[in-house]
Amino acid sequence: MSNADDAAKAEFDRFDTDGDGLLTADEIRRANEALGVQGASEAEVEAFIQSADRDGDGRIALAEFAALVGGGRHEKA
Ligand SMILES: [Ca+2]
Ligand SMILES: [Ca+2]
Repeated sequence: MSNADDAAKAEFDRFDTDGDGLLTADEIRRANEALGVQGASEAEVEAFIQSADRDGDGRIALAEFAALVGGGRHEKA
């Protein structure tokens, strides 16, 4: 319930365009474009996912995203 968690959740919801609670490579690529990061490469998107994806399902859940952007060790069930 920290401010960091709230910020991460708000960011996550913006990225999660289909609202399924998981960020896919496609959603991350579109989010980058929305943020003005033009032409994020496939490799960059994949690197982002790999750095955040702790359970290895190839998608970013909120807890994984929060841990990444929060810069700390948030472990949420
Ligand atoms: Ca999604
Ligand atoms: Ca994951």
